[in-house]
Amino acid sequence: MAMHKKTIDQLAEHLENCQLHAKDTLKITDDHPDMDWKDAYDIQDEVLARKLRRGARVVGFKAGLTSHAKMKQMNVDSPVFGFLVDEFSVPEGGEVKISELIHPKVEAEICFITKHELRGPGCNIASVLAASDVVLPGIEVIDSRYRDFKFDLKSVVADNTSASRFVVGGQIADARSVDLRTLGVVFEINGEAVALGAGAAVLGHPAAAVAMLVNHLGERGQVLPAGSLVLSGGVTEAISVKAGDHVNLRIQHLGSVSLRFV
Ligand code: 0L1
Ligand code: MG
Repeated sequence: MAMHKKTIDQLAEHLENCQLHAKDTLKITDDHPDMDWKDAYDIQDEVLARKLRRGARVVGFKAGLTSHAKMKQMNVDSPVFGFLVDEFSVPEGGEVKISELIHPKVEAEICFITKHELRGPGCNIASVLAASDVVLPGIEVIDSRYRDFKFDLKSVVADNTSASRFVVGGQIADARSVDLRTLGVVFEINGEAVALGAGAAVLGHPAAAVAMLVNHLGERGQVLPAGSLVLSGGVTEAISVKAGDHVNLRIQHLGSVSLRFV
C-alpha cells in the first residue's frame, strides 16, 4: 500500500515523540496492517527529516539484525537499516541516562568509517573494503519504542530500527589490515563476560552488512557518503541493561570501548 503523505507524517511524529519522551507504543501495523516496506522506510525518512529540520546532523548509518544470534533472538529472517544522528552519539567512556530510554539493550558491533562514496546496486564485500578507511569497535544502545519488544519488521524499520545511542572508540585499524571474519569479540557487563563471538557472525563478513546497506540505499536513490560511520550489526545477541551497569566491548586488534548507564 502506498500510504498517504499525511499518514506517514503522523506516524513519524508519533514514533519520534515516543523516542524523545521515552514512551512506549503498540506496533504501528496494528492500525495499518497493509503498510509495506516502502511505507516503512518513508516513515523512517520522515523521522530523519524532522530531526534535520531541528538542526541534527547525520553522522552515519546502521545495519541491524545481521547476525544469526540476533535474528534468532528476535525471530526474524532479514536485516534492516537505519540512520545515526549526532544526538545519538555518546563519548567514549560516557554516561547514558536510563531515564531517557524505555528498555535499553546493548549490542557489540564492528564499525566502519568510509573514505570514498559507495553506491548500489552491485556493491559487495570487496567494494566496501576498497572504499573503507578504518574499522573500530562500537556499542549500540537499541531501545525499541514498541511495548515489550512486540513488533514486526516493518514497524521496526519505521521506528529507525530501534536506534537510540551509540559509542565508538578503541584502537582504529586499517579496514584491509585485519581479517574481520576472525576477530574475537568479548562483551562485558560489570567486568563479567556476558557474550562472546567473532566477526563472521555478521553475515559471514561484517563488510557484507555494509554492502547490503549500500544496495538498500541504492534502491532508494541514495548513496553512502564518504566519511560515513556504519554500525554493521550486533555480533552477539542484544543484552538488557539497567542503571549502574558498566558495559565494555573488547575486539581483538581493535582495543576496547565502554559506556555506563546511570
Ligand atoms: O540494531 C539492531 O540490531 C536493530 C534491532 C531492531 C530490533 C530490536 O529492537 O531488537
Ligand atoms: Mg545494532
